[in-house]
Amino acid sequence: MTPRLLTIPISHYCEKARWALDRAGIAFAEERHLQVIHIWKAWRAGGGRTVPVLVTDGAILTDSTAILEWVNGRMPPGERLYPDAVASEVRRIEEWLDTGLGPDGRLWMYHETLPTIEDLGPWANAGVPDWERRAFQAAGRVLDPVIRRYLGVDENAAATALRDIDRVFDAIAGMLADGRPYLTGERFTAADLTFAALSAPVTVPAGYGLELPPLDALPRAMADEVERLRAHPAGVFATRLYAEQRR
Ligand SMILES: N[C@@H](CCC(=O)N[C@@H](CS)C(=O)NCC(=O)O)C(=O)O
Repeated sequence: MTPRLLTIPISHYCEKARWALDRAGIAFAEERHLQVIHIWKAWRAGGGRTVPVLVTDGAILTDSTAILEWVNGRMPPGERLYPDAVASEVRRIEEWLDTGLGPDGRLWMYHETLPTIEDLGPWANAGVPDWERRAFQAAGRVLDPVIRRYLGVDENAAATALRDIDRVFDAIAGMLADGRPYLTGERFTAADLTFAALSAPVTVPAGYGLELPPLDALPRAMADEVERLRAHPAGVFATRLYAEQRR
């Protein structure tokens, strides 16, 4: 059976899983759904309330890290995402980014985009069923308060998230300061993949698993921050990872 990957297509955690599967050359069928509808779909597939969920012959994987570990076990030793020599360091960095940069980037991105979310429909809705696309257009205004309340999005939280993102970017730049090409040394690992994917809300990279809006389609204040963070050494690193490693 071809594994099924349930996603919110634009979600950065879903991109993390999709990138790993693509990298390993594992065929999968992506089933794309919109926010809120994903809860029902994830639950029906045997998952929790978040996506990505990967449904395979032998297991239902309900978290992006579990999906990367599953993919890792199917890769030749020389290409693994958690190379033995640095595996514990890679897992530590991944967990740190999953629990910090991931939620912070998403919160900040929603704060910036919710006021004009309908304008982003062509990108946010790519590949979801038609009825979901129509519901999104109809519900645009309603989504704003629902998502704000659900994720605790407000001005203060967004400012704090952006400050924390800056700290993560500085820490990533610090790890690379000795000239190493990747976070744990000479090899691309799950730590690098996780950083590049989870920084997407603030770098809006070319090469993402689906087309993202150009900067001039984003609210001006958001585009300015994206340009600032793209120019940060960690943003330059994320852009390079997409250019060189997202095949
Ligand atoms: N730790 C989870 C986080 C996944 C996650 O937060 N997914 C988001 C999409 S970006 C989601 O499904 N959010 C909806 C919800 O929390 O109900 C993972 O790594 O897979």
